Amino acid sequence: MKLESLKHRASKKALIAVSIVGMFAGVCAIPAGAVAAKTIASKGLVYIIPKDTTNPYEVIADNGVKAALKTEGWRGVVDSGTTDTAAAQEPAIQAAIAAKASAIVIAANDPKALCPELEKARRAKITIIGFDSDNYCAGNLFINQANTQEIGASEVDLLAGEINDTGQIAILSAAATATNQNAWIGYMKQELTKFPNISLVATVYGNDDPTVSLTVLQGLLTQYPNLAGIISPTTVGISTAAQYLSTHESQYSNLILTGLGLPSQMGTYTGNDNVKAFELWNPFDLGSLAGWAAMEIHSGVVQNKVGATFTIPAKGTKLVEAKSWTVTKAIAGSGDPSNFVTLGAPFVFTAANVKNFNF
Ligand code: RAM
Repeated sequence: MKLESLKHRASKKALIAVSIVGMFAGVCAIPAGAVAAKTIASKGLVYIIPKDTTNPYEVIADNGVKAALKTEGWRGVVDSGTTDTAAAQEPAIQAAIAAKASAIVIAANDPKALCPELEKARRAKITIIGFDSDNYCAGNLFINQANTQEIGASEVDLLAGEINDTGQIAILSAAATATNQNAWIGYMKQELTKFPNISLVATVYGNDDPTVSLTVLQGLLTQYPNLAGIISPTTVGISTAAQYLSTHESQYSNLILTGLGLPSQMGTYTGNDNVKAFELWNPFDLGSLAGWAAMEIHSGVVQNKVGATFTIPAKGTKLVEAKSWTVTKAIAGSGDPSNFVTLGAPFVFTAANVKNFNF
């Protein structure tokens, strides 16, 4: 089903609900507690606050939010800094409050540092939707790209299979405070306990900045010349590393790189000595789901309560087949207090399929 048809479907649904209520109203009282189905408000403004405005992954996700909003006549404004820090995101939250936005869709650079500002927004009746990287602030609903544990564990499993379960490995991450990176790394460490012959020797942080990522990668390669593998759970880190290794292939022909990458950035390298497989989901779909959540929650169509269900169409590529999403708790013991909606499962890209995807 096309996104465009949703508005009509929603309006039709509301009409049916209204007519049913009307029919009953004529002959009997409306049952106590019965509420007419709500529809998405006819307009609204959403501040989309990515980790930064330059990361190509975030740009695709932001475009997904905007596309969903446009379908319903809502407006999206992208506002953030150019470095991955909480401080760089605060002015955008303040701008959302000043603009009397309906909702904020935010990828947090820090789980807790943004809570004072987000709390001000929440008190101003702004709906808070986290996506990509969660915030641990009151009232938030996090649109998760995939099961957090599965992302971390599957990256370790992918790499282990490629290095015969043996050798030194390192992690090339993004910002040291990023909620998503740290949650995935936590589950990587847990999964690594199944592989006694693999040792994690270092985790380095490239801040989702290509220049910093390259510098810390080079430091890593100098310090650990016998590295068997690198996991980079960031599209900026993995693409920087893939590019560098491809220009030093003879020196690092035994080093395997995996992690989370955009197929459009990784296609050239996939199938060479270093890159055999990596994972991701469709960031546009993630943004789209976040956009729908922002509109539906703000309009009272769905509530941010465990068990509530969003029925919106899957779109973009065929990576996600789901047609409805249910609000759950975060994984027990994860320390994340937010309610979650999870987009789908991570998808594995290889030389056989990577060219089929254009994001
Ligand atoms: C980078 C960012 C983002 C993460 C992706 C996989 O672009 O760190 O937060 O989800 O990689």
